[in-house]
Amino acid sequence: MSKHRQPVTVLPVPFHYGASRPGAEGGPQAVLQAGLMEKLKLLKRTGTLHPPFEWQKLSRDRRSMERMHNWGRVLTMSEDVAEAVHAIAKNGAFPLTIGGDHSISIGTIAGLTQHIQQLGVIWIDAHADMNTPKTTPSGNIHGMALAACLGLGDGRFTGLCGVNPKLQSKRVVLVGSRELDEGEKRNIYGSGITCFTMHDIDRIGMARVMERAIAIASYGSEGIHVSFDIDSVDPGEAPGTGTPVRGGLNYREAHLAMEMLYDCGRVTSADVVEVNPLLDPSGRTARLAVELIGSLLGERIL
Ligand code: B3U
Ligand code: MN
Ligand code: MN
Repeated sequence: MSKHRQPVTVLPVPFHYGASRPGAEGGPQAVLQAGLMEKLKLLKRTGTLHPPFEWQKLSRDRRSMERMHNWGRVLTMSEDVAEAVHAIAKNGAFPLTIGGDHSISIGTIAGLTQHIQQLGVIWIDAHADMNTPKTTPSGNIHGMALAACLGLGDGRFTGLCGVNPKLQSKRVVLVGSRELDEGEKRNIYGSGITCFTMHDIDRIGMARVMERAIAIASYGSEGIHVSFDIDSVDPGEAPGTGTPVRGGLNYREAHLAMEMLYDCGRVTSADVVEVNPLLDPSGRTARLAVELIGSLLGERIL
């Protein structure tokens, strides 16, 4: 089936233990309330809403350590998400995972790479999420998610689902980076992934950055996974997120990125993460998330 017509299965992951503060567990509910399923229907991509994970079960394993806070809960969540995403992809649907903090992508990518061996990834984020337990300044696992998928960090996460590394650096691209830790920068250089910072977007424009990002993620890949952290967007547009960083993507840059991703016809899955409704009672951030998902799935101005 053409990737443009794949039915979408929405997987809500109400989870915040990869982040330093609560709120992101309300992200899926907020995005659904902002009209996600109606948007899919409008685009004739109606699929199914996967039953939400049982909150109690995701919270039970309280093991934690200073450099990997709540690792027990993150591991339980990742295993469950991996299993669900694998099943969705195997069924021929497009898994759309709604977070939750960005640690949920460890699970998504573990599930996807059981189905697709050569997966390209475009990670759109103010941060790189390239820390390891050695370099993390916070101990928060959402800041280590992409590193884990590249085989860097703790074996409990890098070895999840038995494939390590899950991604090859030549097919992995960061877009929108503007807050990187010193140790994290070394991990980025050492890994060989491509990083388009806000500086690059300012200089050459979002269209050229996305053309290059898509070319890199497509290189010998069977599909592209888009991992979209809402904090990539400027806090003026998306205030409801746990770690806002000024100087982000403007409204049209964010939409253009999503539109170009649709147009390339190679995107097979996506995560939308870090929507924190506690920090934005107006619901504006969740509505923006729904709009951007619309652009990613083919909504057009004309
Ligand atoms: N790089 C910092 C901050 C951070 C990463 N991701 C988010 N914040 N959302 C860290 O804690 O690793
Ligand atoms: Mn992130
Ligand atoms: Mn971020």
